[in-house]
Amino acid sequence: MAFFSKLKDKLFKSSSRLEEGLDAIIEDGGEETPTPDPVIPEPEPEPQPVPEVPVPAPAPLPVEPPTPIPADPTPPPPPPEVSDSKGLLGRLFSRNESKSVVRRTLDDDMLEQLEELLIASDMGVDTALRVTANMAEGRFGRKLSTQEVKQLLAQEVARVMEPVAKPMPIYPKRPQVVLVVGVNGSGKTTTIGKLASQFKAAGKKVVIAAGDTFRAAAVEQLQVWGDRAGVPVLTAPEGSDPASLAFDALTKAQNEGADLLMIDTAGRLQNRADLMEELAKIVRVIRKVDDTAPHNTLLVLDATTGQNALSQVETFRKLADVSGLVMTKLDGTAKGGVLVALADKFGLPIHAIGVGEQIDDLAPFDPEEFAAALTGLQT
Ligand SMILES: Nc1nc2c(ncn2[C@@H]2O[C@H](COP(=O)(O)OP(=O)(O)OP(=O)(O)O)[C@@H](O)[C@H]2O)c(=O)[nH]1
Ligand SMILES: [Mg+2]
Repeated sequence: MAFFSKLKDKLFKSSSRLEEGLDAIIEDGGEETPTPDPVIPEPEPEPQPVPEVPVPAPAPLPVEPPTPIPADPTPPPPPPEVSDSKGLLGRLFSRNESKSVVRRTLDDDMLEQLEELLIASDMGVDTALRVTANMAEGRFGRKLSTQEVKQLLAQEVARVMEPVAKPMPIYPKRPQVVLVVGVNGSGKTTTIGKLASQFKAAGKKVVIAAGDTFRAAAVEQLQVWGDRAGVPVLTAPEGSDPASLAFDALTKAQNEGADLLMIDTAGRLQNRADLMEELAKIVRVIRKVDDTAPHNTLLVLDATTGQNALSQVETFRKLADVSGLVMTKLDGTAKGGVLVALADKFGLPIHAIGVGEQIDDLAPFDPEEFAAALTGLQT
């Protein structure tokens, strides 16, 4: 579908850094398939824990047997471009690659470089270590091409993400109250507009409450989204108490038989105790109308903030019972790796991802597609 290719294109932009990094790691210390000479990989770069003892090249890894077998006894029909010397194993691995391929032996150095790359792409230290350890399991000493490394990485990333890829649950309870929280500018209002439009299209009766009474422009912005989505927006005067608006909105939504009430809130920095208290008050007050509300508390995170997203989750979880995440601005950021860290660390459901500013730029979270896009894996 057009939408998915658009999504993929957008996500691919974000992958370039990781993808280039993987290419560089294989290039660095890798060897072309047709290597005729017994090159001992990296004689000089051994900054390992081993002290620089005069012992020249002890080469503790005797994993260099393909070279002493330069003669290929069986001239197979389709090895024209590559002059060979790789041995059977090498040819097996590269059987579906037409050109000569650079491969690198998976060793400690390479693992360390992979770890560094994953950390640099915001995956976080713990997650990066776990992912690389899983990639290496049972593969130590094997020669891997970039494509194979991307596949392995994508597989591990998808495995971490699989359990958290869940759409926002819809309960029989009506109206279902969806409270949307997050720091300033993370994309709350935009996400509400997009979600409202999707739920409306799915036949739900949706009402939006403009709980950001902090800024006058916030109400107008939400009204624009409400118009686009064809959903009514309940407002209150600038500076009024958002908790009382939320109370009124829920009462009204109940009376009108709405399926969903989405409550926008003002952006709040984690370190502003007063704003955080205001959020807690909104929750207390809506519970006076319905003690099971809010049924979903969505934390909207901006992917471009990278590692900071982790502390936002920690803070908001303490104040509000965050039930799921929406990650916005995954288009055009190189920091998508933070989603992997979030999934690994908190296990909170990721309901959707924002990939642009338009009303249809909100996609369900698909772990495999995300993993492929993040690693640059061409599928
Ligand atoms: N590229 C891109 N931009 C986005 C996305 N989501 C939101 N934005 C933009 O991010 C900016 C902030 O979005 P808002 O929805 O106003 O964010 P907010 O969390 O409501 O902001 P405050 O109410 O000020 O806290 C706007 O310019 C949006 O168009 C997205 O997925 N991709
Ligand atoms: Mg807003």
